[in-house]
This record gives sequence, structure tokens and C-alpha cells, in this order.
Amino acid sequence: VNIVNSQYSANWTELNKRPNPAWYDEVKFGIFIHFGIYSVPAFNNGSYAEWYWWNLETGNFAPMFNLRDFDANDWAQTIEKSGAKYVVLTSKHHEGYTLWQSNQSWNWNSVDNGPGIDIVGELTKAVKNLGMHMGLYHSLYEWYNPLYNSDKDSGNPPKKDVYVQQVLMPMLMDLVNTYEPHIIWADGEWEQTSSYWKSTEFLSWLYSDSPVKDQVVVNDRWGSECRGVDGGFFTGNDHWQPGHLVSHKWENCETFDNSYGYNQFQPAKAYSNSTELIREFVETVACGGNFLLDIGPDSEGVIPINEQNNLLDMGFWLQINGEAIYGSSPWRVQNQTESIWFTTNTTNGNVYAFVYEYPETGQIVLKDPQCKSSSVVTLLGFKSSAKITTQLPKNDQPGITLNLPFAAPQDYPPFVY
Ligand code: FUL
Repeated sequence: VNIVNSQYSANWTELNKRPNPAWYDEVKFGIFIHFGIYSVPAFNNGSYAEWYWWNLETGNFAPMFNLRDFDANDWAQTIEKSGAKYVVLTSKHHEGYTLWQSNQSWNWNSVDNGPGIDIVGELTKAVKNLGMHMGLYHSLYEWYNPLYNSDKDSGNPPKKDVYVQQVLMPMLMDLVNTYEPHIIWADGEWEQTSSYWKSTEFLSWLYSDSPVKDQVVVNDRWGSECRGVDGGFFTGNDHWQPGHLVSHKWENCETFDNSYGYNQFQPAKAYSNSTELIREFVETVACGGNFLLDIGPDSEGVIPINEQNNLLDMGFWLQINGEAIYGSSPWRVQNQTESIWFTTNTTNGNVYAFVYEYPETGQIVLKDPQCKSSSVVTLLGFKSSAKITTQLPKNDQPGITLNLPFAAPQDYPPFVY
């Protein structure tokens, strides 16, 4: 890695000063895709299906990874309909199989071994064509790579770094130079510190000299000491939902069920429904996070139908409520109860309250907004001419009481995808 002309030199103090490019905070919603040869067995007893091989250690599913019905444009369109603005695809998970023709994969990739498709390339093109940001997940460690295992055997910490020099760095740079992703979502970092992975050297190049230096955003999984400390946005543990404001930009990578990769034996009732997902999304955004919702397509390249339905539901909800989500910021108060959450828009000055239950009494009391008699309250998507009336407390106290009119179905926009 050439770091001579770097604007951001290769140490965490410097790298951590780089602000995230603004687009990442604005978009709020992305789709994570866990897809690989683990989508063939599509099973793991009570655990992550993408970890199947860890328990098995034998077998080659590449010939059965047929992608018979794979169409990158279909995927991109389904994702776009969900209202998501970015995608993060697993370019390589822990088993080491790459979804592009990597020279460092020893043919263990989707072009030379399996479907014969450059999945990273096709999806990148389709996603960018629809104006969304494309990102790539990349596992730093590999379970079965002999070079990595021999580095590990050389000491603790390892004395050798052959795997990093000959596999990891060339792969990461190839991905960035070839596909120009706007997110690098590192993972599988926990066995070594960032100095073994040469993370600061890579990020110095990425931020300073790479073709995506102005747009790229990264997470915090760059070494065993890094989570919640170094890098770009914080990810915490998987499915992280702190439930309070986090001042550093963060992301909740959530699943429909427990597993990230497709699990064909997961009963339909184990999947979250769109109401639960939307509530978690709202809470995430109110607390300063982005929501990265995971889908796990099957080995024929089909996104499970209940995942597709939920994506469409989210898109419909966002068509009406997107104003309160996209480009919003956390407000000075995150929530009033577990079912009333807030965001604000610093450009137009609006405060948005997400109220999960339509009150039977027709009355909602919001305790925190500091309103004036001239304040205007509206219900997003409400088409009726019936008015919302308000009452303010006396003596300039904060708070406002909203009296909502009776709402009939025709008062709302038609339910169309
Ligand atoms: C974890 C991985 O081990 C899981 O398989 C999944 O990819 C998740 C997002 O990150 O650390």
C-alpha cells in the first residue's frame, strides 16, 4: 500500500478525525445481503446459517450454488421499493468463497467455481443504476485459509503476516479499484488486532488515494480493539439496538429472524413482521443510527417471499413517513414512552413524533415539544380536510395536546406498492 501522499496517515488518531461523507447519515436505511455457498445448505441448528461450514468442515456446495433465477436488476428493484438507499453485499464471508473473480481466491469464487457469475459486479451495476449506494461486506479472517492459519501458528500475536500481504490487502484493493464501493463493512476481525490486519494502512489509502476517497464510509470492525472505538460508524454486536442516543454515528445490522444467511427451515412465524421492523427502524433513527436490514437469498438467487413482502411494506410506510426519516437528526428528546419516538429536521426545523398506537380517545399528549400558538401540527399522509386541534399548557410550559379527528381509510393515501 502506497501511503506517501496520504491526507490521512496510517494511525487511528488521524483516521478517526475523518468525518463520514454526509450521504451516509442522510439515507438512514440500507439492505444487507448475506449470500454465498452457505445459501445452499441453508441450515444451522439454532444459529447463523452462514456459519454452517464452521460446524461441518467438509463438503463443497459450489456446484449446487446454481443461481438459476438470479437477476441482479430484480434484486435492485425489490430493494429500491423498500425505500432503502444503500446495499451491503457479502463479497466474502468467513468460509472464504468470493462473489467475484478474485486472483487471491485460488478459484474458490463464483465465476470459476459454481454459477459462473460475477455477483459483486452485476449487483454493483444494478444498484448504482437505480441511484443507490453500493457497499461490500468483507470478512478479514478466513476459517480454512492455510496462509492465515500458518500466520496464526507463528505466535500470538502472529510473527508472520503472509495472509494479509498476499491475500487480504490485494483482495480489498481489488474490490475498491474494480467496483468502487461506497461502504466497506469489515468483519471477522476479532482474532487479531488491527496492526496484524494492517487496517490503518488500508484505511489511509482508502481515505486519501483510492477512487472512492470522497464517498466511502466504513464501519468499526478493523481489529479486536476497534469496535466502538476506531473507524467510521459503530456496529456494536450484531443486532445492536442501544435504545438511547449514541452521539457517534452507528448502525443496527438487523435480521428478519436470527440468521443472516438463508435458513430454509426457519418457520414463517419466526420472521419479524413489518410492524416490528418499522418500530425498530424508527427507534434506531431516533437514536442516531442507520438501519441495515439483512436479507438472505436462497441458492437459486431468490429473495424469500416473506422478506420481499416485508420490504414492500417498509417502502409503503416510507412513502408516507420518509419525510420524518431521510435527512433527519435525533431530536433533543429521543422518546416519551416506548411507543412515542422523535426525530427532527434541522433544515426545516420540524419535529416529528412517531406514535405507534392511534389513541382510542383521539387524544395524544406530547410532553416535550415547546410549542407556540402559531405552531402547526399535521399528520403525515393524512388527506382528510378534518383538522387536528391543539391545546397548549398555560404559562409557556412545554408540551402539547393533540385532538385527532376520526380517521377513515379514505383519509389516507391509497395502499399501492
Ligand atoms: C458477524 C458474523 O460472524 C455473522 O455471520 C454476520 O456476518 C454478522 C453481520 O457479523 O460477526
